[in-house]
Amino acid sequence: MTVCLSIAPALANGQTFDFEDCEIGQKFTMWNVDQGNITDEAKAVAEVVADPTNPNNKVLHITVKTWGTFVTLTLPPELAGHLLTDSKSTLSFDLYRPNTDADDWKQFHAYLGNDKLYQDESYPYQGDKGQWIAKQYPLGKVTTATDDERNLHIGIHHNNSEYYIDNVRLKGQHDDYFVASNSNNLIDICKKNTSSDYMVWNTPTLIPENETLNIRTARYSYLNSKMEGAGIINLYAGGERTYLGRTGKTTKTIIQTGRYSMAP
Ligand SMILES: [Ca+2]
Repeated sequence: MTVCLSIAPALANGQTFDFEDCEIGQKFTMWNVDQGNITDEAKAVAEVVADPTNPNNKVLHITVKTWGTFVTLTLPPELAGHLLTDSKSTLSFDLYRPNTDADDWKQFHAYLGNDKLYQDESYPYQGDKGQWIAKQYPLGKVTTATDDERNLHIGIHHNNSEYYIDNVRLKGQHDDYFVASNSNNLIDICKKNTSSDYMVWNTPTLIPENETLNIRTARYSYLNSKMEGAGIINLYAGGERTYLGRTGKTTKTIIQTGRYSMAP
């Protein structure tokens, strides 16, 4: 089974399954909570097809005739097991229900292996048919899945359903952050610049507990990103002026030169 995982651009919204690297007609594994993988296509099938609204886009077409049957997407190793919900808290995707789809009231489920991460309460309205709808669900924490579990099972729990999905994304609170770690512990904007050419660091930055981040600023710099986490920042101020928390020149927070260590 080909994964067809394409990675969204750096610092975008994390990993995305957009099916663009798949061949039209490629099948994805269908999985049942009681029976495991389903090979009988009369019960369930998932196939890459052209978007019913845009022939230039590839999407996954899913038909299920058996309760508790979902498509399997294979996660990359960095999201295996508990790593999935350590870093990602939300699952989103685009859903299209054809006008012929039966019954509007259905449940959405998500599993990692056998570990259920989400289930709709009751049987909510799944949205208007004949158009793409953006869906988003919070993920519960991984509890029973093993550390090497990479089978993400998602879909609509129903015994007669037809739908299409695209742009399946796993999003985390810190996807857009610079995250400090042992191997990623330096922000270096050091430069011998002038007051008409300030260096700026404004990427949201997370310094987890027990991590240390070194920041080297320029002769003239603005350091105005959101900083989070219980780790340590060593700030090496570069020269004339480093402004913290502001982009304007009216702030009074100026570090002339020298080495600063700040511990929360
Ligand atoms: Ca697509």
